[in-house]
Amino acid sequence: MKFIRRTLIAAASMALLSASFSALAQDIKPRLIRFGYGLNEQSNQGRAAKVFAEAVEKASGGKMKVRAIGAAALGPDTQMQQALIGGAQEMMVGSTATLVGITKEMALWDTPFLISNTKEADIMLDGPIGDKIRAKLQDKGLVGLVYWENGFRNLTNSKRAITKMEDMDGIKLRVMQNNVFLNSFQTLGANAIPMAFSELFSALETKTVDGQENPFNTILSSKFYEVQKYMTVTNHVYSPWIVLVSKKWWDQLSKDEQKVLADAAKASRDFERKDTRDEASKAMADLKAKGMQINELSPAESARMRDKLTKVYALIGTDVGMDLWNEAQKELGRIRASK
Ligand code: TK8
Repeated sequence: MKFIRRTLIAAASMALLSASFSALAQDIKPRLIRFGYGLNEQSNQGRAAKVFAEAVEKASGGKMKVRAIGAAALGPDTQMQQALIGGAQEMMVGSTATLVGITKEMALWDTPFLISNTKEADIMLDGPIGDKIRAKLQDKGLVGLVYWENGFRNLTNSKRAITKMEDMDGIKLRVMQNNVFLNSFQTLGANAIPMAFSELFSALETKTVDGQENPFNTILSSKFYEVQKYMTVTNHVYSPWIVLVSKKWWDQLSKDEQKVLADAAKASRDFERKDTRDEASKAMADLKAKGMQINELSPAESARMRDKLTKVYALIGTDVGMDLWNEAQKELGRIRASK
């Protein structure tokens, strides 16, 4: 009797032990998050992805692990977006401009000369307008956590210095896969060619295209100065990036896990914007030192270009809806009046 009881107790405690071990094994098996991005590791995007990964790992006590995968190794923006929607990939950061096929309201950010400084950018993106646009992603299978700064875009090419609009005539210019960008540069007289960012360097190198437009930081980190002689400071549009999560996957997370990601995303945003602005303020000198010939547009030419580009405003209003368009204009007016 004694023997049987003892064996029973032993068996029961063994069972208990193994149950708690497998619970433990589940506990310590970290959630793996594949976080894809398009630029290389030594870029503002790469540095901020690392900050995000570290913040997630620390806040989750190692239970969540981010594998940041750059240089479009998981595919260009549009391909990663689909992988997120389908649940085959957990996270990414990419341009809002390549998202317009999924959420048309994103096209607001493509409006030439909409945002004129970083203060306006931060309030527009982190305030009610940015939130409203971000929320639209939910129905499409995506969760938008925060906006990062890509930056004010400038023009480069290998043909000639652009000092006036007419200099753009016939320049084969790569643009993002986005109608507003396509129309904007067609309107300015360029031969605009939509293309994924991941194909851009070699397209410039082989002269499949003559030029492109991106912020200083990217021209530097992607080494476009090796294949582009001329840069024109146009600041024609402020481009955001957006940190995205697969909604399919997000919905399986606990509230605590969701909070870890949301908090880490905010920390990465703050780091990224500061890092990007610091780098951008020095990048022009760096690009000159690398041999680029840089010119600024005269105020008169800049105004002409701006004037011409207002043509595309009507198109954007129709795309994003006049309510959102008007709301955005009102918010900008408010920011400008508040100083
Ligand atoms: C990087 C792109 C890039 C964007 C572009 O994946 O495509 O020109 O400016 O930053 O998102």
